Amino acid sequence: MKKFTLAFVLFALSFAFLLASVPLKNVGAQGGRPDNPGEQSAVRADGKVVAPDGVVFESHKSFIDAGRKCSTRHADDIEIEKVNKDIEKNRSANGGGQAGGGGTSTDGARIYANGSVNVNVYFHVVSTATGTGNIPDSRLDAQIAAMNEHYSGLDTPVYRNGASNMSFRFVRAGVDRTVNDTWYNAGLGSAAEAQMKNALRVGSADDLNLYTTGGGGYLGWATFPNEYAGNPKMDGVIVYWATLPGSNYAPYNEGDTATHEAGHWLGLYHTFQGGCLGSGDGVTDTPAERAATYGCPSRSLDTCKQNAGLDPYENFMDYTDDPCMYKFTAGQSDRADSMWSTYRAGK
Ligand SMILES: [Ca+2]
Ligand SMILES: [Ca+2]
Ligand SMILES: [Ca+2]
Ligand SMILES: [Zn+2]
Repeated sequence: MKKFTLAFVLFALSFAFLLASVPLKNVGAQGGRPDNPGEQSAVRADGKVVAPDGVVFESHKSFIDAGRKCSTRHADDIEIEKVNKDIEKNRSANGGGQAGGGGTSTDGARIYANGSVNVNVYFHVVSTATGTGNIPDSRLDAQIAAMNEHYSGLDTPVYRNGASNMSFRFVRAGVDRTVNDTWYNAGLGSAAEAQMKNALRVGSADDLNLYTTGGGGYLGWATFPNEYAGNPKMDGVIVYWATLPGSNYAPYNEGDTATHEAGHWLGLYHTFQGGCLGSGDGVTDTPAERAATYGCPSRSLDTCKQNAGLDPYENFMDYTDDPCMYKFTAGQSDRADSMWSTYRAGK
């Protein structure tokens, strides 16, 4: 009898616990923190945007304004000046060469032929104990295919004019898989990020380590080439797993996030770097723009009237939706080549 009472109490307790936990989950979902945002569209029917960590933003604009698209560190003027000097020094050491892409010294010059630099990509797939983020190899291959299309200037057929055929192509060189909730949730600069990268990073300065995780609440982030020498283990790109092709996380599920972050990894800044002032992104043929553009503008914008040119929101280094960003410019191609030659090639 006693045994039965104990069993009954335990049963009742666990039932009560279940009852208590079920409504919590429902409230969470209704309150806008779905367990797995990557399984659904990022932009919901009501216009709200759900970040990778489940935080709900009232609008597309507020998601972008909160910086959730990319948490890559912002390079300041001192760092940019130092980088430009390194590029210049590297160029003289290699026998000079004309500045390309529109003429300023900061663009550097095109060094390599179209598609002639093959970059080994080492994927590190980090998932949770419940399986979130454990994406199949087919999506990794789809990501490589998307990047190669983007870097060839062939993203969106109707817009192919003017998109640069870059020097870089990407090759899947390795895949490892780790189940670790702490690493899955690692944010920029966190102890978890350092632990994960120290444990998983492979290769040298010219190898791309691409981690797919929860993105720390962001779509992704990257390190710059000039950081490699001082901190080689931290070098690489992290993206939210649902930004790879094959998820439902529209409009950020066509692989443009990894293309954008690899752009940083190759040494490109945001097209809105510095706003309307100064040298901006250090690339002449990307007109200055005041701030990041979001969504998919239906008309041309000119937020820096005093600077020639319209806002380059179709550029991979802006913050627009995947279907609306489709190009790198010749100047970006030049700069990426210079950065590669200065900081990564054979290093
Ligand atoms: Ca520019
Ligand atoms: Ca302008
Ligand atoms: Ca695109
Ligand atoms: Zn970025």
